[in-house]
Amino acid sequence: MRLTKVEIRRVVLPMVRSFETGFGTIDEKETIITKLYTSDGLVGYGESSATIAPIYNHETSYSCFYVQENYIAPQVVGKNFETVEDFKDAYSNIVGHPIARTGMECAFWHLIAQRDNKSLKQLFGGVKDEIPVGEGVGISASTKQTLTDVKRIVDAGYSRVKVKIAPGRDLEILHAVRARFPGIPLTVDANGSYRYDRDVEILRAFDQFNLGMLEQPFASDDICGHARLHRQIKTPICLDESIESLNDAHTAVGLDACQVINIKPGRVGGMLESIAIHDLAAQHDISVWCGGMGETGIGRAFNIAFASKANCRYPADMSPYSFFYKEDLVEDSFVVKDNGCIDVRTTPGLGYRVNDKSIEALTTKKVIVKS
Ligand code: OSB
Ligand code: MG
Repeated sequence: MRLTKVEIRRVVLPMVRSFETGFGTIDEKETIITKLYTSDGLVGYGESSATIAPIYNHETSYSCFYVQENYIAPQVVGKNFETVEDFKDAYSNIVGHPIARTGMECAFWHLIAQRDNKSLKQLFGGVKDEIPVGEGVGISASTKQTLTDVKRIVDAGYSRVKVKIAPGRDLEILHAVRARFPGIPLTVDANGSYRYDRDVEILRAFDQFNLGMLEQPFASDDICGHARLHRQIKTPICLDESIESLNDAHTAVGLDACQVINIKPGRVGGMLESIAIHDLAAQHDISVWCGGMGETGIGRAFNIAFASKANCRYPADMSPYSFFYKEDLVEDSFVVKDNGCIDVRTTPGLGYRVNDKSIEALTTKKVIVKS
């Protein structure tokens, strides 16, 4: 397939609620939508869903746009690629910037899906017809508010509830949630806000709450700290921010740092890397699940297909667009069924109808890179 043009758009999504995490508050959203055009008339869509400020990882929506426009698009436009591996090789000189690379790579997967008349599920080797999903509760000003948020998620039938925690916003909340909802599948996510040297005792106290997992207690570069903690608590440790690549997953396996890995395709630089980490984890009896970064229906299409793989064994983070945003960028957004699951689409291509009108209306900046 010969790429004739790359179109990059910054799309601003009005939010319906803000979301507080251990790394900061998300109350504004810009996502980057990338379109690849071929000489045969195909158009592939991808999404880079970074935060506006560099608070989750080093990337921002601005950096994704910048890196795609100046360093990725010029290296792929005007060239022929038949496989995703070849496509990715063309910009393998770019260091870091996984979220920027993901939007590009996903747009190319979308082209392949159209060319080969296959669904994303088929391309990624998915095996499930539906995937269970959970929803997250942000850190809130009061424990009472947290209980209200948890109740809403339980009532809506989600497969598990994940509560965001941070130092000083933990034991009281967990006691209250467990007292009110003794049996619900419950996990917690610290987004790296604790420190091994300071907080081990508090984290050990989490064992009393029967948590499905404790996600990323320590900083992303502290895989060793997670390995030490793993030996001292019963609650399974899940790594999220620490795993930015297949090599990081090798490190975590080698140090026995976790029992679970949250794979966010954006965080690890795309679907090929996600699949490689999924497979490595399976060989070492580590379960994975698909996280989210507040993608619209475009980015979620790739995540849902990935989440249908066999070793994705826990509910995905896949809140419907309406949890965060006023509108979606696809016309036929997924729904969470009464059983807490989303159907995995098998339609060839993306599986969803892109809403070009919404994209156009919400675009605040656009560039076209041509050969
Ligand atoms: O902490 O998982 C996170 C969004 C952007 C960056 C980091 C995170 C998030 C979310 C979104 O929590 C959850 C979702 O996509 O449903
Ligand atoms: Mg997380």
